[in-house]
Amino acid sequence: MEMTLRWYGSKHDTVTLQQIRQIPGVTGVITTLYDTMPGEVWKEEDIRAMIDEVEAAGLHVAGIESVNIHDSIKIGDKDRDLYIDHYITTLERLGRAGIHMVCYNFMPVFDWTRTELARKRPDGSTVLAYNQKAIDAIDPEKMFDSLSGEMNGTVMPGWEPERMAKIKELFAAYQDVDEEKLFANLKYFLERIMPVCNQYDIKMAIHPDDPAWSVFGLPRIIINKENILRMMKMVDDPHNGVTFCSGSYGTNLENDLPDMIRSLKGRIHFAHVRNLKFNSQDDFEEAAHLSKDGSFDMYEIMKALYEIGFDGPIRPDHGRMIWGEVAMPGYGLYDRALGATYLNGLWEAIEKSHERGV
Ligand code: DNO
Repeated sequence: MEMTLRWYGSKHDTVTLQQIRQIPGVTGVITTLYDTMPGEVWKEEDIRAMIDEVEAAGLHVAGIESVNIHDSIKIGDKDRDLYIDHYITTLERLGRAGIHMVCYNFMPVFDWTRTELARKRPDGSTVLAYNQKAIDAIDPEKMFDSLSGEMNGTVMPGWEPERMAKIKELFAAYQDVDEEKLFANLKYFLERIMPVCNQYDIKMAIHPDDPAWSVFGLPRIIINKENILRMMKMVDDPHNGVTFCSGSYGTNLENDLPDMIRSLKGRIHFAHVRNLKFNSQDDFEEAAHLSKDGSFDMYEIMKALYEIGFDGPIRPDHGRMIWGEVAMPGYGLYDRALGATYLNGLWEAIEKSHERGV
């Protein structure tokens, strides 16, 4: 595996490439062209400039998170072929530029969903949190307004104001899209892009829906072992793969994370590893990465990745806000650096004990 950090580009991120370079064991970044909207074709010169900037800092672009999918493709409306053509052109350009892993998601309307971006913990740190009762009480159209005050002046992925302004129309457009239709639209998309993925060896890595169930009545399909295996079989090509995000699949306590990892051998192209602390069945917060701080056994998660021979990029996921840092919620430097170091430590220990046959 290769340890990486997500980076939003010098225009948007409070964390610099120079700082990332100094985290022991981090050799790559996962980034995107943050100013492009879903459906836009990425310009070759923008891709080049992004790669050059990262390489000038002594790092490399280990993959893209995300090339976002236009709503027409998820809805399956009359414009989908046009937007799939755009997507294919972007993939070709990325492939020619030497990029071989692309993360994306297939969530209708909202990307990941949290109800608090700065819940205070007893140690004074703040974390992202989710409470189902709060979701049940909120009007989805007000969701953006309720969170935007906590974004520290940043624009969080999936919550761009341009999209949120059209929320009513978006909900209406998804009216007839149920789970089966969403699966069918995903299959259609994958079948069309697989030839170019094969040609340029681009590993597509679908990010799970977060939380792993339907919110606001919108269908969500990438939520558990059964559905993700269905998706892998539906388009049975090694380039059709997964971002294994422990924090997203882990929102549903019935998901056995190490078992899911083992069942996806050869199809995990990217890993997001973080912990969650459940306060009750319907309330969780994003704890520190350490097993002891949350509800997951991080050693078992890393061991399962090791045992299936996972060799793609991995990144610590959302960190807590600590030591007075002001940054995009979940994406500060300090706690993610601690997370990377902890995960590297687990990996080293697993590697060495396996060599010794322990
Ligand atoms: C949240 C992230 C998601 C993820 C996308 C992938 O911080 O894990 O926004 O990047 O869902 O397309």
